[in-house]
Amino acid sequence: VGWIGEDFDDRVVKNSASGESAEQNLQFPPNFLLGVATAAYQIEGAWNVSDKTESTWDRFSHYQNGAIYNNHTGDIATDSYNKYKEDIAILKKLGFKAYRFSVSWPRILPTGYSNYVSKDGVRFYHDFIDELLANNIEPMLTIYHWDHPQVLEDAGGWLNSEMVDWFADYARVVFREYAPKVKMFIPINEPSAVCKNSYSHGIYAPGKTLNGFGEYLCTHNVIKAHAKAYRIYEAEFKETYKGIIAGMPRSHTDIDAVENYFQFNAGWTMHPIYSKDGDYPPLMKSLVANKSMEQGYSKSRLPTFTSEWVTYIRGTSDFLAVNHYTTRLVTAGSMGKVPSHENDQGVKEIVDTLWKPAASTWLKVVPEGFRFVLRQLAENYGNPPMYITENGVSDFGALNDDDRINYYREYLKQMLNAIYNDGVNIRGYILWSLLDNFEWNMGYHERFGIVSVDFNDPQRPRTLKKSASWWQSIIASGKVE
Ligand code: LGS
Repeated sequence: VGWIGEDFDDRVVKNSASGESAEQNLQFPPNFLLGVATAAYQIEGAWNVSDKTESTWDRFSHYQNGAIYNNHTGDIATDSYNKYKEDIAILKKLGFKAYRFSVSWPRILPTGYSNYVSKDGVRFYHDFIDELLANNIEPMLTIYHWDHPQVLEDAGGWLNSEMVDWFADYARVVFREYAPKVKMFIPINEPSAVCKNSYSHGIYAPGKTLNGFGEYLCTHNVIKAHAKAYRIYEAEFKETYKGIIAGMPRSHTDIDAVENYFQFNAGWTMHPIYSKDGDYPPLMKSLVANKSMEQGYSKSRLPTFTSEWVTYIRGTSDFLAVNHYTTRLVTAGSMGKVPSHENDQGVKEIVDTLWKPAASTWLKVVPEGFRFVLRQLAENYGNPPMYITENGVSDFGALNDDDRINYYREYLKQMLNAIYNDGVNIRGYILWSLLDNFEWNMGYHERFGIVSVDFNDPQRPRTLKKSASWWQSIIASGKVE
């Protein structure tokens, strides 16, 4: 049974502690952290300055083979490598208190490995972080937001288990440099999402399509890499610097009464870290194993963790980072027969034509889904401290972006419901995104910013959208209006 109609009403609205009331509390809780997010490849540009080497996204965008909308590249992007002070001044003016950004692996380690650290690369992020701190803005640093060095991809990338140690060495360099200044780290952005899109769907760099294998192998290595980064921080930096590390930030898709779907989305990377037994969700293990046998393989396409790894991975999180955009309606069924994670999970996606669309075809506006999934996460994983680390909506660049304002207003109300009525432990909310930027395979076509950037002008001038002013007023008043 899918998550539809009355079923949804029952579970989400009527069952809530105090229900939907006329006087919903619209205030942000005390000390609630409000901020914005970006990612290195999507905004920095300066792809070949100093000793920086090619990332997988530099290579992928330079193929110019139509894999990216209009063959756009991130070569200049929003030019934030040069304009970051202006970006931070905007943040400050709007009143945001946190900036989630990522650092570029090939900018810091041009050879891919930690035997050579770029002085210029490291200095750039010091300057960036110093500027944030000088403006009283909390840095939240994502170590890997999808742009790894091409040299490492040439050695197999996330399909090679050596990548686990290459990432761990890189993370140690990042901690050594920035742990004295940064208190919140996110090792890896949306692990299963990047693995699906990079190694199974082939729509993200490096564009591989090893359906039914690539996404599992990549996620397996990414989970181990995450755990290593956590353990390194725990052993070498935590006592001195007292920072916190996120568990896996999750992908956007999942809300549903069908257990399979939840386990294949959240469970895949959360169960190993948050459940008391660790390891992949039992349901996922059996579903992939069954499908693999049906398809004539002698064993499951899902790799196995040794018991040492299960123990090592379990508990590697101080807070849960949640990226959420939309909701899927699914029912029991099957998407097809060939090896792929979609076919393994045993559900079918249905389109609800009443759900309001956005510029991105995958994004429907379903605010109630946000509260539902927050509660589902809290219930399944012991209500850990959470930060919303991405939430936002796309259009095609309107300055009067009323649809975006409506999206934020409704999603924020649902988040506050989750906090006040369901007791979900949410400490902050980071929107996606400060700027219109390079939206991966969609190039500059789909826009998520509260600040517009003119990509036809080499100076990349910024203009505040109506949603930016809306945010400024709700931050000033401390409540959603
Ligand atoms: O820009 C990204 C935002 C926008 O939409 C950000 O870098 C990511 O962390 C995050 O994943 N973001 C995002 N997610 C939705 C991606 C949906 C892809 C659907 C592909 C369907 C075939």
